[in-house]
Amino acid sequence: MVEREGVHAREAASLVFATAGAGRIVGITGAPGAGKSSLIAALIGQARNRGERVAVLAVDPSSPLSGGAVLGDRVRMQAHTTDEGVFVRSMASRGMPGGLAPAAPDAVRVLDAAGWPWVLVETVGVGQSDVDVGLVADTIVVVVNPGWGDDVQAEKAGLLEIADIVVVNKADRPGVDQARAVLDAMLDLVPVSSGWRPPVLVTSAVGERSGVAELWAAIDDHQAWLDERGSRDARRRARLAAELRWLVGGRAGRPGLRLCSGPKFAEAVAEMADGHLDPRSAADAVLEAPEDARG
Ligand SMILES: Nc1nc2c(ncn2[C@@H]2O[C@H](COP(=O)(O)OP(=O)(O)OP(=O)(O)O)[C@@H](O)[C@H]2O)c(=O)[nH]1
Ligand SMILES: [Mg+2]
Repeated sequence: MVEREGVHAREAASLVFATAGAGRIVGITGAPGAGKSSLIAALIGQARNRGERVAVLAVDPSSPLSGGAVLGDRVRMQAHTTDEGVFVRSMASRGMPGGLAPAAPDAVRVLDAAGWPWVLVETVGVGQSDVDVGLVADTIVVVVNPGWGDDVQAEKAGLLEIADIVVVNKADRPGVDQARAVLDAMLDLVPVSSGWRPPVLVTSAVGERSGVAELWAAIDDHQAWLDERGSRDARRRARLAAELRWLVGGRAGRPGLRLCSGPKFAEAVAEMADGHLDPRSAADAVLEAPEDARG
């Protein structure tokens, strides 16, 4: 429903905004074909074994080239479609840069508010622009493949910067150790100001699966770390600020982004964080603020 635009969608999104917040949101991102959907299917299997319920939002690229992805995802996750503890939904990203659909943050909140304890969000990482998955996820898993280190480009480094966990999937293929070595070397260069150094894991998501339990363990570790350090709220607040910037920029373009540094903006973010103002109403407030309050 939140995918459709209009007044009802907006009301629903607003209601849901006030009730979401208990779910653990995990973003799974990486290049097309890296094995994100296969890994998610494997993760679902593990979660069900330990009695946990999982919802998946797969945000598909809208380019005709990847048009088959929707069907592919459905088929790969098919094993779980009759299980009431699993919910899988695909959503088109409609050509948005960053691989995130406009309604994706709302859709994630719907699943969260509906009581899904885990929400896995699949997005295609196309390089530096993929920071948008950071708008919705507490934990970001970046999926790469063996051979990753063969040509190091800026956009690859950009993807690493948003990673909380890095996975070398397709471990059954040659070049795993080399990929892991390059990843570790690159991650050592990223300053760990937060205190969390992303682990590099190795998985095989199809056939004789391997490393999937370790991946869940790493996700659990990261979630526990967020709770212990109390940075879950700080992250959530930063995400709300980013979402508001995204909405204001989307509605008012570049000039709109100038509104995103004033006191009105900070006030709107604080009200969002307190749950008093949903993102779209916050965007209205920022856009309608009188000139002198914009800072
Ligand atoms: N050999 C091998 N193949 C894998 C592995 N994981 C996934 N694949 C295969 O890689 C292909 C792509 O897998 P997907 O899970 O669809 O990858 P994806 O990242 O979700 O792809 P998009 O959603 O299209 O971006 C499929 O043919 C999978 O069977 C793995 O661990 N080893
Ligand atoms: Mg996929």
